Amino acid sequence: MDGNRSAVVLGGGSGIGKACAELLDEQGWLVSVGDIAFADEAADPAADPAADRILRLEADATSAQDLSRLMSQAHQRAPLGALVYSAGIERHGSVLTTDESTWDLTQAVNLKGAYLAAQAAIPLMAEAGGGAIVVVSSVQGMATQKSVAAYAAAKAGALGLVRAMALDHAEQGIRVNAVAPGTIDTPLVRQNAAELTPHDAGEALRAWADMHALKRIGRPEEVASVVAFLLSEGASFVTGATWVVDGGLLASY
Ligand code: BMA
Repeated sequence: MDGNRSAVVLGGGSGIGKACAELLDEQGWLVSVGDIAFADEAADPAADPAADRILRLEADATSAQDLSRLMSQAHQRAPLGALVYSAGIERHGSVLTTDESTWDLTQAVNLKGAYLAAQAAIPLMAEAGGGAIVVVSSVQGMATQKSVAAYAAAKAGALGLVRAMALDHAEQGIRVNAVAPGTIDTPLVRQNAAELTPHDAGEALRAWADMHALKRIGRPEEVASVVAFLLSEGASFVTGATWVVDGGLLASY
């Protein structure tokens, strides 16, 4: 990239989003991150070599107001060229055991926020001559496990949203893609593991690792490298696509 464009990462305080923010910074993007909470080292500027370059703002990915503030601050630093939507939560339950507020929150963070973030970002990107958006979905948008009804629905919705935005904004020079990670070693997955097998969180992690052809769970950096590629000129003919980053999980049934 040309070194003079802003990249915004929603949900960049931890997990996949944090790895994306760090890699995009290394690659020369001027990175601005929005999250409701930041992992420890990010909260301590002294422990963070990128503290003076990466702008970290408290922002709720479901708030149109927070998102437009974040986008315009980023755009003032340098014209907005990239958006990564990596805000996400996962709650467990079937439709019978998912209450309405849990359903709504899950849709809001995983899906509605992507729409709101894109709505705030696209006019600025268009003004800057184009850009690229990546939404972090999940393999659960394509195939799923039991008891994640709200999450699976939201992650599948995100894939539809990506296709729709790719068509609607191609003319403005904006490419829009999704990644569909398998199990990645993030706070979200560790929390799931602790909930599902409280006596031994490692048990759930080992079982998930086993479902992947590569027999391990992925690292956030292994998703970030694909996200960064999709944002780069190397992916100039890729739009409306879903890139699976799952260590071979979906290859098997
Ligand atoms: C992710 C999360 C993880 C899960 C993985 C693979 O989106 O749901 O908890 O391990 O998909 O199913």
